[in-house]
Amino acid sequence: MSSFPGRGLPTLHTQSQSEASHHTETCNVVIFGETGAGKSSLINLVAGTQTALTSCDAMGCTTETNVYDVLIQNRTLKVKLFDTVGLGEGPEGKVPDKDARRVLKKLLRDLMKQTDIHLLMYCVRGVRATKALCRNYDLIRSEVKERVPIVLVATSLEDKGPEMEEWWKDNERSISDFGMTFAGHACVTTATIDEYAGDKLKRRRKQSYHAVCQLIEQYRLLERVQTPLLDVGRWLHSTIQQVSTMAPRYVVLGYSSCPYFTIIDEQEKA
Ligand SMILES: Nc1nc2c(ncn2[C@@H]2O[C@H](COP(=O)(O)OP(=O)(O)O)[C@@H](O)[C@H]2O)c(=O)[nH]1
Ligand SMILES: [Mg+2]
Repeated sequence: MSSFPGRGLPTLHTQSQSEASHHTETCNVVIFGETGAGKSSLINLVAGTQTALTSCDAMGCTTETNVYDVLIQNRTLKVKLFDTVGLGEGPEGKVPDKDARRVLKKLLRDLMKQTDIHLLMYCVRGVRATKALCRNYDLIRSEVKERVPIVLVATSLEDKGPEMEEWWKDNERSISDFGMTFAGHACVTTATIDEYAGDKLKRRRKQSYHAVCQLIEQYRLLERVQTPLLDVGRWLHSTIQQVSTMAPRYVVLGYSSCPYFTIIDEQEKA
């Protein structure tokens, strides 16, 4: 773990898991949200350790940005998880909201200058979604615009029935009515488990781990497809032009993520 104090233009120094240094592909994921939402617990879930300090009191224990290197996807994808200062604390808090917002904005700006932020995770408690969620969302959205996808991770859903995903079904409409759009979501529990944990909690934690990893991996897949798509787009354009002069009845369509091409008979279409 290393810290990222958010002052000056930061240099990333991470004391990573030793294996992590052998992996060249790195995905930078910044986790943000209110104090107590479960951000540090989310990191521990993905890391499979108790490395990030968590706190059960209303005052956060994360007073600066901490960076954790974690390997996922059968240890082939290196992920840098940024645990950020909790938002929403009062003036008496360890990091009052005003300061936390300033630190977070600066972190995003510095990171975008220095490297890439691949994904932003908005971590929220899985209670009823209210307009209050917009405040932090708007802060981040106005900073990164559409350049970085934001996904939503709702925690504390270990008792939600019948499945944790029910939270999304219950709240999707309000979230959209409040004007928030997410590139993906995961309904999870990041509760720590001990030897007395029941099977249901263990199962749900495992599900949660996979759901969060999937959000990260999905982003990765999208990025891989996008570049070849540009080439395919150019190739398609010229091919369609050639084909249309030679044999106007056929149009060849291709898509880099599809293992096949479709041939449409223009006459049948008509
Ligand atoms: N029941 C339950 N408790 C959680 C969950 N996630 C975190 N907590 C607890 O909530 C408190 C705050 O979590 P923490 O990860 O420190 O939140 P942070 O301030 O956003 O980093 C800690 O006591 C955690 O053990 C969860 O999914 N379910
Ligand atoms: Mg924390």
